[in-house]
Amino acid sequence: LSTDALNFRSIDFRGRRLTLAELRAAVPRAQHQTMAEAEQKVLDIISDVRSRGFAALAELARKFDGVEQSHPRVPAEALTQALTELDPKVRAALEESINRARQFADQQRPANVDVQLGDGAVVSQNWIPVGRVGLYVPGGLAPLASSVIMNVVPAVAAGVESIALASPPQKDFGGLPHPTILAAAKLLGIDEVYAIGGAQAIVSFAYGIPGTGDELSIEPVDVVTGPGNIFVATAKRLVKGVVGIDSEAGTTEIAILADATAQAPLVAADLISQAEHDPKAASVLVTDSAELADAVVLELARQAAGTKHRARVLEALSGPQSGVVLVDDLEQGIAVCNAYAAEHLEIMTANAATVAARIRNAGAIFVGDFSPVSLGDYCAGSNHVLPTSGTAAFSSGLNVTTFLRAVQVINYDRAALEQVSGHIVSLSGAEDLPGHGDAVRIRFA
Ligand code: HSO
Ligand code: ZN
Repeated sequence: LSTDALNFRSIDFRGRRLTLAELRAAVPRAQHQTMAEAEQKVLDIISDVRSRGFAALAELARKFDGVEQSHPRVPAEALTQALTELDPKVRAALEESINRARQFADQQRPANVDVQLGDGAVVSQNWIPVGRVGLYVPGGLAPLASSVIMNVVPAVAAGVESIALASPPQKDFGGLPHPTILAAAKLLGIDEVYAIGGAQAIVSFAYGIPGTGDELSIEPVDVVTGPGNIFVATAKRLVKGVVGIDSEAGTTEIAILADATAQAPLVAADLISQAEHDPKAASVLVTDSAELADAVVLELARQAAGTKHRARVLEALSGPQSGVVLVDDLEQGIAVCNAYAAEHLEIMTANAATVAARIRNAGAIFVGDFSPVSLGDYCAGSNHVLPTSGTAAFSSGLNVTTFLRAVQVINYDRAALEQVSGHIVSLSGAEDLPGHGDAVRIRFA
């Protein structure tokens, strides 16, 4: 048994009283340097795609995906063929995943409200879907067919009319996205699909790409969603404001809050399951049991040695973004988890549901030994497109409201306006904006 290739670092918070800000600064995180480099690269892609359109996309497809591309639009026949050739077992799994995701999404739409604030004074809040969305499905290190479901199902449940999807071109599949991704799109009735990868997909959706001659254009969207690596997450952050985004769903993270009752093999397996995504993925264990921490490190080494993607798993587990945080007790453990604000947080403690109820910051919370992140990734009914790098402190995972706006409607009649007209005039005077008051007064002159 060798732990040589594994350098799962340990951070000891025991006996230290740390403030929230101190905890935030001390939890394992990707290095700032890495983020700054990604930002510079994405800025270059934004300006290139905006100025040269499809020509830039073709060049980026050659450079990053190793494919020659004349136009990124996936032909309708390719979608049909992918579904025809889909392995029936995978089809059944996708269908079950869709079925559960739909049941959950259909219950998420918030109710509109009409509130009567006086005779003839009504304000309402109506949830209205955006018109067009661009959904991103990763395909670089792994073809995430399940992400098609996670993006499309809530958009459809929200009532979005125009849905486009992008996923990286694959050298092994004639420059099209992975066939399972195409099959999943077809299964969900999506026919506007592009073979565009990474940051360039996000940029193409945000700004649109004009067609020349009889070349099809890509129409700009209102909202871009989907998970991705650091470049996809950075691109979403940089186009936010031009379009809406779900959250910065970047390089995946798992944190596990565990006590001495947790089973080390399960903890290790779950940490590895997310490390498998990316050499920069984060796997963090927070525990008050030094014995469990030791057992997990041994298990990590043992299980990692036998896993298919061991190189990137070991790189992810050994990076500065991963490690074990030792705490005095569950109380401090909860504080650490809230400071870290993990994309996925598993609770493997005694009374897991009670502990889970005390978590404020997490993209999604997985309670107990039988709710691993893999369940949420594929088949729980919940969404796996979740905020990363601490952004769970202020943003939510993908859900139906990601595609809705709350539009308030104001409908007062003459008497109702007259009743508050004096207040409007007073406030307009106080703000030195007398035109506001005049706009009311003129109605009663
Ligand atoms: N864990 C990823 C989603 C995923 N895993 C898709 C497998 N397929 C981010 O939540
Ligand atoms: Zn996953």
